[in-house]
Amino acid sequence: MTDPTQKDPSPIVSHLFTADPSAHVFNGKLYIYPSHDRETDIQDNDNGDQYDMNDYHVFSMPNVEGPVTDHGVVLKAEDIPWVDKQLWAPDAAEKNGKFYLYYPARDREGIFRIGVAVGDQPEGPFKPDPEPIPGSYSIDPASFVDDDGQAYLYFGGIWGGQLQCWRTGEFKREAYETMEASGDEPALMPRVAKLSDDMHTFSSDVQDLVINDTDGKPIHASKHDRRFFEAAWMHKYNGKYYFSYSTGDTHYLAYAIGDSPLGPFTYQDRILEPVKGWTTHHSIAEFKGKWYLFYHDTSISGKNHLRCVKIREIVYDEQGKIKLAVPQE
Ligand code: FUB
Repeated sequence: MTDPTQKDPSPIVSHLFTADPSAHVFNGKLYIYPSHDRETDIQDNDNGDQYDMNDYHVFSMPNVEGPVTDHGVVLKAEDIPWVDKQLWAPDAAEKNGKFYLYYPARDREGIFRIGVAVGDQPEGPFKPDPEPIPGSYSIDPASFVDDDGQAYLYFGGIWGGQLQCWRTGEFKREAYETMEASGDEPALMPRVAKLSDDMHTFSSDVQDLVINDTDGKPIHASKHDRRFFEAAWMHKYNGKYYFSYSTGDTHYLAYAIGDSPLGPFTYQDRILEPVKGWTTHHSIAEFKGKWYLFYHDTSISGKNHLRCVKIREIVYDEQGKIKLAVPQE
């Protein structure tokens, strides 16, 4: 059992390591689609090689306190023809009675792409398409189906996630070390594309999701505690679109608000201060009339690449600003 109103709730899963939780309510139950962290001898590095995951589990909960059901392995790297390694942070969506799992992985050239797999029920299993989504790249896909039925895919991550290699629109491997934006130039922005009706391809060009600072101009690259790094997430509250993300090497979860799912967005504030461990990655969902933040830390293992998922309640103030129900210490 876990209590999301505690300052430091217990991990919801402790029999294996889980991270990057994407939460959705399907058929009245809470489903969590996390990365499945595993032991490796690979030393921590900025490329993220130590995150060497090779399958996904799905978890469900009838209530936010539990119990948690582990539905077992729902997709594995060896069953996906285009994947070489590193099944990183996934997300799921439902449309027209089918369930879609979106996931990033390195292809056989070492380039991160995004794949889609389809299932008949939220707990899978999921059958992967034989090729990645054409035109997809980088990591951390987050799907969002708007009230009008249009679905979107948000994605991107810097450093090991290779977003900096795509600044020109084409993959430049040699840009890995050099193409990160800097100084007063606009920060690298997350990417968004519309999904086709069948959810298997993009139906629009991939575009930047612009996050403006409070001065109305795109956040500068030098503003490391505000700019996008990875972990895109979209949710809707009171008719407004909330885009939340990790600031990466400064370890905050931050959010921005916009009037359209395609942006532009305006930076608001932080949701969560740094947790134990290097990465921070989350999702936000409403369940049974309350709102929750799903995130991870390394409190069980003390190792950056062996993480555990936690849940905390969030609330909105009268201006629609997000607060933790119980403030962090
Ligand atoms: O889990 C691997 C990577 O670590 C994710 O893709 C990032 O968001 C970070 O959490």
